Amino acid sequence: MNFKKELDTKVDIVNQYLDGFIPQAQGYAEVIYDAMRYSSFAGGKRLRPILMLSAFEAVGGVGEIVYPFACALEMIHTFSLIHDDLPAMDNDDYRRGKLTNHKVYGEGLAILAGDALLNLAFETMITATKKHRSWEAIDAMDVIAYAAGIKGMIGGQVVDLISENKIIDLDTLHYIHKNKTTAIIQAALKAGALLGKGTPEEIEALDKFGYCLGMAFQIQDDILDIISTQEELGKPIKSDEKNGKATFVSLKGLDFSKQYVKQLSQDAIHYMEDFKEKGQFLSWLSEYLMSRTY
Ligand code: GRG
Repeated sequence: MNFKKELDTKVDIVNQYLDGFIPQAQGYAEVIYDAMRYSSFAGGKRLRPILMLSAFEAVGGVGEIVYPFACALEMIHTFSLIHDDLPAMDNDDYRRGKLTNHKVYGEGLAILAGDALLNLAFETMITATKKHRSWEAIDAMDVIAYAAGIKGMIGGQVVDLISENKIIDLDTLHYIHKNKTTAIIQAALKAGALLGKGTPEEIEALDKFGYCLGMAFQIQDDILDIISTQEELGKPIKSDEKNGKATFVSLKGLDFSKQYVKQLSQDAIHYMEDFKEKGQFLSWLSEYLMSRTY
């Protein structure tokens, strides 16, 4: 398998479906559609939808139901980025190499564009669930709603926010990383496995793979914030320091962090062993992400 080609094909498929699910500007409120589409098509890596498609394939899933769910994940992710960039949160001017949503549309519309994407995500999943009359889809929605909520991404963001300019310990940082970033990545894999009607063992293995990959991804993000460049990352570097945020690098050092990312990535690959060749793409993706530079 040519993994890079496979990755590019998956990105194209996600982009095509996403284009169909996020309506074009229309009616009196047309500017909100523009704002939603602006951030949705600003050049994201589409990691979470790709993880979901890959988990679905790893358990032998067939059919179309995975696409609306994969796009819903990207909508939730984009909502979180738009809100995270607001002056009330990280106050960032650039994201994905472009001006942030509030810099183009103003704060009010950026808040509403984020809200609208979150709502559209659930509308998209519910429409697909009704169409396919699928219990697995209800389970997948449950997993996604939980991961995006107070026991997941929002909970992590809350602790991230209230910890700014404070000295925090490793347990608190682990809580932030586990919930703010890892929860949605983990949900992408678990929900993909559920939609593909995986066995309980397969679903558990992909859930664990998601935990390791999500943690590795966030710690790599901490590393890149120190060692990368704005051109490469598409957003300012050293933003964690600027915002008074503790990171894995600030608590444990650069060398230890790099080693830990490697360890987590190897652990993730270990969970894919029983999937044999069906797990190869996810194993490759885990290695690819470990060496990512943006
Ligand atoms: C505002 C409710 C709320 C939550 C915000 C995800 C998040 C929580 C904040 C984003 C800030 C951040 C840097 C989180 C770390 C996770 C991360 C590396 C996000 C960026 O994800 P990528 O690299 O982005 O997949 P692209 O642009 O490629 O989609």
